[in-house]
Amino acid sequence: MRVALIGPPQSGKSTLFQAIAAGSGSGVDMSRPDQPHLATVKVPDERLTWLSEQFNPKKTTPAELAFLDMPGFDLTGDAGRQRAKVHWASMRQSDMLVFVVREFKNDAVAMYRDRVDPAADVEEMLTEMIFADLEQVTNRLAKLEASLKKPVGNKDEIKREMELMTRLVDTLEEERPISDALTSEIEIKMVASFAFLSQKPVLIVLNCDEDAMSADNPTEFAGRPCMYLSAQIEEELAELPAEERGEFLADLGLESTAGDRLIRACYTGVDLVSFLTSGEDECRAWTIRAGTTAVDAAGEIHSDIARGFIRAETVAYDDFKAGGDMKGAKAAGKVRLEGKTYVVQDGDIINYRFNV
Ligand SMILES: Nc1nc2c(ncn2[C@@H]2O[C@H](COP(=O)(O)OP(=O)(O)O)[C@@H](O)[C@H]2O)c(=O)[nH]1
Ligand SMILES: [Mg+2]
Repeated sequence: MRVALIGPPQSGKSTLFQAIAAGSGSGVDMSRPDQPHLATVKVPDERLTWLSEQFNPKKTTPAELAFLDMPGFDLTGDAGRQRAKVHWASMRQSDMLVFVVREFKNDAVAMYRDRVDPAADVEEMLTEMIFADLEQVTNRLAKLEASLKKPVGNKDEIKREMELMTRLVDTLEEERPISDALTSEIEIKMVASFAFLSQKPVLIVLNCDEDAMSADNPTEFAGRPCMYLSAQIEEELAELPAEERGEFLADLGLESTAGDRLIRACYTGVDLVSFLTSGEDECRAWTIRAGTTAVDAAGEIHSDIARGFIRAETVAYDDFKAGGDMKGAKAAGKVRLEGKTYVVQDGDIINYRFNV
């Protein structure tokens, strides 16, 4: 799963990216600001931390998420817009977009369009993505029209797709995202291969000054989920040794860094959940899409476990913690024996019984 950080130049994308990459212990070569940078980060999970404290395993393995730091989009002229186009493919291959927009005031940092206006920056990016999708849809429609005139091909199928594409054009021309136009699972499947930009989940990061951050910051901006943070503070935090970071945060009355909360928010934003396995050798968080069944989740660990699946001995994290351990949870009647089709829930601790 991959998340792309996008936004105008100088909005703080690379600062934030480096902070979350460093916090996760992966160094990245940042010498080419005109190129995307990729880093894999560990998804913070207090449940895994707790489990690991109980089992004291040889190894603790958190879930991971890839972040892509995109070059800034300067949409003030044709040259910049052409350059931005080059990067659309990377964005299409991402599962989620994080718009990093500037709210911090600092005269030393050049201002995009000579203003600090996050609402306008968000609007501009959304509009550009809608244009990008419109171009794709228009091209597709032209191809479909041409193939309708040819003697070969299933005409009904072509007409059905043309109907949908025409509706998408109408929606996009009203400057509304593709996601507004899709009315069924079938339609969502029909357009999946286009990987439209305006269909992707978006999280807005308002990169603000320290004194603009508060517990009352809204969680929505321009109708989208948002987070207020300071990329600069995140960077300073990431440079501290882990022990001091905890102290610094405690002084601020916080439990985790904004970067950690951002990673977590993206993880759930792309509809991922974790289940956990525990033992003396390893405690581990496994990534699955929400809605995955117990047998498919088993396949994430090893194909043998899926093949020889007998039962998934399952307990919810909170019940496990309340019981103190598996024995306690069992005594409290909280441990279930689930079958293949059970839909795994976020935070399930699973012990697979299998036979190969
Ligand atoms: N005051 C302040 N400056 C920041 C903040 N985030 C980034 N900057 C500065 O803004 C400039 C551009 O940051 P950078 O992360 O490279 O932006 P990018 O072009 O979006 O990747 C750098 O000089 C940063 O030090 C912030 O939260 N507060
Ligand atoms: Mg950058």
